[in-house]
Amino acid sequence: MDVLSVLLLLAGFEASVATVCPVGWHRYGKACYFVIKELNSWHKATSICAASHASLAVPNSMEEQTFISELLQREFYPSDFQRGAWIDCDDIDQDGVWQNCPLRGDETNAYQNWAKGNPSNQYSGADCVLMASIAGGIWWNQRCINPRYATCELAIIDYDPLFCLQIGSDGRITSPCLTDNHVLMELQAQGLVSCGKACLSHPECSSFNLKDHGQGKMVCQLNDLALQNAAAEDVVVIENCYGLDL
Ligand SMILES: [Ca+2]
Ligand SMILES: [Ca+2]
Repeated sequence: MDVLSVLLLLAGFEASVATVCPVGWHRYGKACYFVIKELNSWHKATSICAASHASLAVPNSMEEQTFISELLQREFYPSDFQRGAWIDCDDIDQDGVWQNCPLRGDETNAYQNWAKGNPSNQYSGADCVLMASIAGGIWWNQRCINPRYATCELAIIDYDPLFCLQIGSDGRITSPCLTDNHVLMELQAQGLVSCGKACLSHPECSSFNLKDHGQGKMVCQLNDLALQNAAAEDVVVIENCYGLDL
């Protein structure tokens, strides 16, 4: 048995590797989607998705638009669903420069689904984009503070399916790490497997933290305690830190 399969077994990874979407998330193409079933401002919805290492969903094709619309309606059809859902599209940084959703006339191959007269700069603060629940999910720009539903989108290539992703009771991905008090050793890491190997080869290592600082910079911390045995004060949720028990 090679180290990889040992890791999989020890991590209690029950799903097959092909089933890469976490429980409660829905696969479409190369991404997983999660419906936030409560009303939030655009910023709050964005931060909820970011906490699961995801982004607000943005439809990049008519097919994806249809998928997201149907998912919202199938998963969740509240009586006030006409409020629609935020998408990852805004001109917060610079009025008229829309992020992730090209303007009509730009990039002719890029998908867009603006409602007639949108985007509009008529109302100040209407810097965030909503996908309607009707009319083919057309897009409107609205004030970012409006309470709306939302869907998160997680590109499958953005995370390693070997991670034993921890799912909170609300279905969102959490990634608790042990605090620095339990670190036996800190190493530079290439990724999950090399960090896991380092932990396996250390006699006192029970779990490890993989801190991803982006651009290939990863830190691997070997811990003297298993996450499953950790008290609440030993565990922290830090952005881009993944904890995994051996
Ligand atoms: Ca998308
Ligand atoms: Ca604007």
